[in-house]
Amino acid sequence: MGAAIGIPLTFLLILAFFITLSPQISAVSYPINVWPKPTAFSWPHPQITLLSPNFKIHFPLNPYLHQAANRYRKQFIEEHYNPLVVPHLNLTSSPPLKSLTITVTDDSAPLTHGVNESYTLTIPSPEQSTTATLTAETVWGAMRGLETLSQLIFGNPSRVACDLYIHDEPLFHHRGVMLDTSRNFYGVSDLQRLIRALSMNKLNVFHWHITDSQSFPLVLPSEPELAGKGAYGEEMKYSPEDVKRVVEFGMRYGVRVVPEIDMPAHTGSWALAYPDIVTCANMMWWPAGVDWTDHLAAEPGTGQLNPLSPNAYKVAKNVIHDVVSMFPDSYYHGGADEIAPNCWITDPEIQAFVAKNGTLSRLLEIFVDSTLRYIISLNRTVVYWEDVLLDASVNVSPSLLPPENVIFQTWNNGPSNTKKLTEAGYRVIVSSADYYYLDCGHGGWVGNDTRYDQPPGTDIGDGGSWCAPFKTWQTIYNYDITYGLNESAANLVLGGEVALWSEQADSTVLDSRIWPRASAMAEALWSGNRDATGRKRYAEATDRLNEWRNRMVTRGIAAEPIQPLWCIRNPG
Ligand code: CP6
Repeated sequence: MGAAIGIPLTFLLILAFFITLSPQISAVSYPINVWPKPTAFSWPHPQITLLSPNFKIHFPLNPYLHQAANRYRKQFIEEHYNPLVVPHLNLTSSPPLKSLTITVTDDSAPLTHGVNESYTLTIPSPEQSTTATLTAETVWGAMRGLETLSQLIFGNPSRVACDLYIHDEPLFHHRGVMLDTSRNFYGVSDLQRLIRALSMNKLNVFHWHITDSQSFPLVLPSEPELAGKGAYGEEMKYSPEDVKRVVEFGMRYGVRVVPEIDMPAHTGSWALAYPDIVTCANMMWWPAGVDWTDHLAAEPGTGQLNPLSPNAYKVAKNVIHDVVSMFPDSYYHGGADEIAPNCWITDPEIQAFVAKNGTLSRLLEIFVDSTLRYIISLNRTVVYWEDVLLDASVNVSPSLLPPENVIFQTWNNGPSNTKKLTEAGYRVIVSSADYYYLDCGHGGWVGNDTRYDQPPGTDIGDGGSWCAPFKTWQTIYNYDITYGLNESAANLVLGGEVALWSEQADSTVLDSRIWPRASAMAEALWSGNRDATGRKRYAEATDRLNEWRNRMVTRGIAAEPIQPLWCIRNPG
């Protein structure tokens, strides 16, 4: 009894001692430099303690958790992160933190959409205990907690925040980055570095836009000619073993890999192997007199699979079959964006079909009905770009797109399309181009573009780049993906993805185009973008993001700066 009262009393005295010595510490508001910010944490008496160089992690038997625990243990001990702003906290004289015990309720839960990622992390005050505890429902939640602990460790010798309690779980289950590997090629090590950075930011989906009109880098056992002819070069291909490495790497980091093979539009590269199944693939620029803005896919030789060609289905189904067998995730992205009507009508057979049967929408329905049924038969949930339902000129009847099998990814018109689709009962992933498109430019316009021959001072828009204005991290951070939705519609928003289209990106700029702007989305979708009073918290987020960007750089992710160093020397 006496001891039970005595310990807290000693504790209070020590606390009073620290507060007196360090007047700049305000016990409740001391910042916790974790990104994304945890949902709930309590650090009433901010303290730091040493981390034992023999730090041990005890964990349940699971191969992925085993690898993660070994990786993090090494990082805890060896990272020695040197913060931009060193915490003004006294080091306790108590013994160092010696171990972490991880407990997982269901250690066989697979990594799927909606898997429980919550965790609770307790780092005791060293007078009480030298063992931290991490409890989670799943190994994936445990990985999130390990990441949080890694961000609470800094300095040489390693110190760790202590007398700290965190309970954390995401607001949205789907938090991803889309990367286009068709316009320019990325090596497997680039993709692995991307996955590693996703995991650091508690993002859990790598949406891999593998193929497009420009190149077909994926080697498929049933259709080897597609990459054989369609890849940019012998070394610019992903073999089935490469895919396996990427998928397995994702598992180790708690990141799902969702493949996209865009069709029926964006298939010009297929024509190198199969010229007979693709329309307009050789159209290097739009014919004179045709307004190029009619063509959503503003690129040379876009190419579209011909829905009237039996061979197009044979090839498409072989592709789908092989991709499904290479990528275990239950989501399969079927593309279906940006049908260019003027591409299809270059084909005489299609012209005859339209003359007899009506519309290009009917043609798209024939294609989608056949391929969608096939993908569903392979036990996959299909993600399509919103266009297939919402495009004003060529679209499919909702009766062919069952909400239990189909999810839409929105990218046009800010929130209104998300509203339309969720109110129609569809699940939605938000990638609004106005907020979440990280790319800049589509390589300019090829051909006779008269916009560049205007008198000085003429407004020629963004000169062929549709990205303007540049999306800053604040723009991304402040975006509310469920804006204007009622509760039941908001519940159908699974989450969001920032997207990097690669017309003007490759491995030389990959990290800096994506980071730290994707980190801004990562926090907004994990714990929100508002403080406890409901106000946007980007001002508080700035210092933390600055620190987090710096830590990412030390971890080998070339994230771009958000501030001059001057701001550290002259805090506001
Ligand atoms: N490629 C594919 C693209 C785009 C889309 N699909 C795109 C369109 C408009 C902008 C940026 C990218 N380059 N296959 C749209 C989903 Cl602004």
